[in-house]
Amino acid sequence: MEISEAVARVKPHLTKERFDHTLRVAETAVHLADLYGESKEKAELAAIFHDYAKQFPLHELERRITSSSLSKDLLLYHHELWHGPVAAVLVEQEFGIKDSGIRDAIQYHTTGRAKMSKMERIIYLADYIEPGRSFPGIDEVREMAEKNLKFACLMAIRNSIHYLMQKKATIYPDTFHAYNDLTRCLD
Ligand code: DGI
Ligand code: FE
Ligand code: FE
Ligand code: FE
Repeated sequence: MEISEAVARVKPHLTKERFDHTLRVAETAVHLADLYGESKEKAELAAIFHDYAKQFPLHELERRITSSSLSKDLLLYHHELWHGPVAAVLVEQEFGIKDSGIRDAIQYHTTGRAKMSKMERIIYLADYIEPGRSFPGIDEVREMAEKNLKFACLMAIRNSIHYLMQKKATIYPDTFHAYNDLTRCLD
């Protein structure tokens, strides 16, 4: 699918703020793909679609999870975790995107997981460091993103776990799997 078509498909489903975030994630993802030798076209497409389902009604996200092969475990966790997996299913069903590299990057963009592909790391990180974001410690992650993709991704995951624990929120197991896997990788 052409980028212009992807943008046109996504735009009606997002508020201006969310759409602008999406475009910044795409720009950041293309930069990282260029830097780390991944397909810029695929990274851009994955980024454009990553938050496609972010503003769908919760009952619709729930229905999509129930009626697909997605893990029903998701329903036991915060509804913020639902939009990536649902978008990964919908881009195939609605737009015919079969590339599993693109779909996995969309699916796991919120939680990460063990053994993340380069494309998954790029989208996870681009979503975290796009220029509109301001999290504590983000500038260190932005600097590291220019030098070491895995380590920058680990820093972002660590910060997210820290933030979720401070909020006393539940944490989806894939987030811990991503943390453990990347930590071991760097040993
Ligand atoms: O969709 P975005 O806002 O661009 O970013 P995202 O998809 O990475 O994250 C969406 C939200 O999900 C964010 O507020 C943090 C939250 N989140 C991420 N991992 C977990 C989580 N919330 C809970 N409760 N548990 C998690 O493991
Ligand atoms: Fe998201
Ligand atoms: Fe994220
Ligand atoms: Fe996002």
